Amino acid sequence: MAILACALLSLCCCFVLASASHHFMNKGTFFTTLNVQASQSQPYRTGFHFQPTKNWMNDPNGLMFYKGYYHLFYQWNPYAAVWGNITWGHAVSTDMLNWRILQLALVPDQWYDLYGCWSGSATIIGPDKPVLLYTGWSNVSFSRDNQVQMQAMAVPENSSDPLLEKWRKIEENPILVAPTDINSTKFRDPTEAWIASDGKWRMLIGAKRKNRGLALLYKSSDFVHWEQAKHPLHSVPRTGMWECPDLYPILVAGKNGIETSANGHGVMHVLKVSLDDTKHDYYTVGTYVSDTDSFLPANAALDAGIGLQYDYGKFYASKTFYDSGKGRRILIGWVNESSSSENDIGKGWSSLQGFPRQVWLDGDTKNSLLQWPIEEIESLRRKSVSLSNVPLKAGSLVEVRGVEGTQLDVEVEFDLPRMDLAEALNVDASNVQVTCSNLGASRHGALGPFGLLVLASDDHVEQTALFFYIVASEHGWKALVCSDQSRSSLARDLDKTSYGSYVSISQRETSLRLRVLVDHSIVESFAQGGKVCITSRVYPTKAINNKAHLYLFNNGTASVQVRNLLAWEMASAKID
Ligand code: DQQ
Repeated sequence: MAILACALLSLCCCFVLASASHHFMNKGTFFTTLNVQASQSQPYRTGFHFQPTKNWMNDPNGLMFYKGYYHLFYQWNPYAAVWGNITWGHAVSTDMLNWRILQLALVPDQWYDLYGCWSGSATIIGPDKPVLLYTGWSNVSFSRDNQVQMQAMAVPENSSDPLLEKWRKIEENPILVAPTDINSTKFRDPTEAWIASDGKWRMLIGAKRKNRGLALLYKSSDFVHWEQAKHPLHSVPRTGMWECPDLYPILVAGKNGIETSANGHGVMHVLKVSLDDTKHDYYTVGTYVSDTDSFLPANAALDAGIGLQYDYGKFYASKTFYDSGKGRRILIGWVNESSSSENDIGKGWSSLQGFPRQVWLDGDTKNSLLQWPIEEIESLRRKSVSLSNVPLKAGSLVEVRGVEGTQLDVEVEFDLPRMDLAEALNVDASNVQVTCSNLGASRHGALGPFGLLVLASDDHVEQTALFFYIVASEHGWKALVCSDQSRSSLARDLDKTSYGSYVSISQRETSLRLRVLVDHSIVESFAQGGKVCITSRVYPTKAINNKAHLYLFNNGTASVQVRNLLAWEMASAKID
């Protein structure tokens, strides 16, 4: 019935397009060189990343751990491999590796969500009481605007079912419409709610006023009736629309996570915002004072939307949740394609969810995070190879033999080379991506580039390079961390932008570390224990299946030494 309703809706609503563009668009001539049709093999589908069996997916929604199951909801188009007709897909897992896809949780079937059930969150408001808050997108014109975003709520039909298969929208919906000073097309993506010091619920909604990004704050005693707080919890000028905000507590010491309402001594807070204008997820660490409903970043220069990114590649609209089973906080983000919509239609699907990461506060800085793939991934490790003390002279290219293929987990550690040889280069923190593009993996600098080539064809014409490049700047040594996709595929109709960031190298550091997860068309890099993360999408045409190779390289003029390398071939997880 729900599917039928959705099909009818899609017929009349397929012409409706949202303001946000969700895809890399071709500029100029279109070269169909990927040549992947749905009927042909699928070299770019992944082995251990979550993806539905077909069609378009975007943001992760409503993440939670409930009665022994991890729940992942996601924005999904049941009819096409492009954005539109948005429903909430639903999958469950006991390990966040193997997923079982259930029936759709929310479909557009009410006047207030006629055009789509947009992003939102889950809150477990009491024992056996999970609820979903989401944004309904409709054209019902009871306000001054034609198209409006409203907030709505759904509850499980049967909360003793650990799979939470069926959801019911409550009669009081919509529970919130945009305040009069906010454009009603800029009012979306409710967060998980938390309890403040007055015992009342709080939640945030993303918005913008002029070009200022806002996290509007709402309060409620019963979770159904919400009242707007006097001030937004936080806002930053010139950051544009804030989509999918996320606010959560983090312990000052240690790796454990804490429940979303926790606050007090030894606790700081992270505010994350997804910038609609640039499609990057920015976070800031600070203090949330619930008595005054205020949030103060620890370092104003690293405020939300202008400082740190979770990931310097492709990673957006992410969300965290507290995993009460293992006492940790987990982050999952949407990883879009870097191919054209035409190619996605050809292959019949679009987008992945990034591999789940555990997040905790970086004890070195106290104002940034560390992110690391969840430990469950280790159960997929199979054949391995281990190397130590491998010298890499200038110009070296060394194949790592013993592991091959397109599903790998690689950890490599380089001894710090002679730092007095580092070139002087002042790194513009806001523009490392450009520096990485200009440097490229094939440049010959002094201390770098050196690192890994993954998904490389045997003639090296296809390769994705993950590398370090050490420079001396005014404020000490820095290692640029770059992901160079410029040679990742012979196909031309792709976004091959290089990505990058940097880590500062302190006096007590003796090595540079890089972990890379490779899974057919996604490469996720974690530098220096998770201080910098970069996700990229690549579409090799030759380095596919068992024809992909792994190399160590050093294109710098000074020697470097691999202290250790460990690499595993990875088994596939099960998604059904
Ligand atoms: N995607 C959803 C919106 C959200 C955006 C629509 C972020 O709710 O703002 O699919 O990618």
